[in-house]
Amino acid sequence: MSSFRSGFVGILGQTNVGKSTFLNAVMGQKLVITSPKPQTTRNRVRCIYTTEEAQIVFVDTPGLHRPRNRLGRHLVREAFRALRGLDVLVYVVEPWRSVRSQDRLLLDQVTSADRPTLLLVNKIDLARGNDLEETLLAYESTGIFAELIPISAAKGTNLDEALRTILVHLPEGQPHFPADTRVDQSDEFLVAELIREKVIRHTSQEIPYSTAVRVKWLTGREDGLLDIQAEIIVEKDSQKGIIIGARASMIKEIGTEARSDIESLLGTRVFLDLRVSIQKGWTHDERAIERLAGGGSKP
Ligand SMILES: Nc1nc2c(ncn2[C@@H]2O[C@H](COP(=O)(O)OP(=O)(O)OP(=O)(O)O)[C@@H](O)[C@H]2O)c(=O)[nH]1
Ligand SMILES: [Mg+2]
Repeated sequence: MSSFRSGFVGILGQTNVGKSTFLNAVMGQKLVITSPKPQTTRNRVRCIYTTEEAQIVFVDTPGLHRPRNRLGRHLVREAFRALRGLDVLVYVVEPWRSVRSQDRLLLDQVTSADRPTLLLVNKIDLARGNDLEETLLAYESTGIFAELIPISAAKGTNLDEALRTILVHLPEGQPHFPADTRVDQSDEFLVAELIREKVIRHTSQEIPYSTAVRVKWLTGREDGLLDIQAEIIVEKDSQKGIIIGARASMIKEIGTEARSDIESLLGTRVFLDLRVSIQKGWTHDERAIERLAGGGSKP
């Protein structure tokens, strides 16, 4: 009988390459938020995948990028903090045919001789001609990676192969979490994230990067509904106006979509009350960032 394997697997890479989409796909459930806009993930979030033979503790991380403000620096710092205690590093790229200079720099900073680094080439559904082959060759020639696996997180292509490969590189050991734990975050955090995702998806320009969401309460009602009040926090009056929308149309749409995701995640019917408030310049204030964009897994 083979022994149980268990370990921490960090998912790192540039912003928007599909790290969180990959996690939701392997978990078979939407646990972390995703969007077409960069810098969606702000925290380290652990998603726990348990089978009879193994437990993989995946750590989702904010995308690595050149920060332009305090909030950006906070995100990159969060991602680097995730490196501590990892057993396996999974670096995610798109099929860009070459190793981009930014990835080259980042790989020098995140790889370490004492743990295997695997490469996921994601979005292969977008690859044309020889894009994939050239990408694989370019990364292979760096000599950094123990394995290179092409996938499409969005289409679900080759995910079993990715999981199998990760498992092979996990150390033997006991599980770190109970078998039925799937994510190490509070319901409040997960709910706030789902609401933030809808804001990101419905707004443009600076609003996605100026928005935080805080759940004020989340309580069961006698009629069985879960009663949630949450606050969407922005930096300016004009942003508040956009989020509310003409005759409150935007906030209604955000609320309807968020409620539907929250109901599937928590498996219960939800009454969702959304408010919008302003905290001027919070993305430039270290303490406000910690309060409004902190909340990920602690080491
Ligand atoms: N075509 C295609 N799109 C994908 C694939 N995987 C992810 N995407 C899209 O890529 C965009 C970014 O996905 P995310 O999962 O949010 O990316 P991320 O790396 O977590 O981004 P950050 O959290 O901002 O660092 C979304 O629009 C996804 O739908 C894929 O395999 N194929
Ligand atoms: Mg993400």
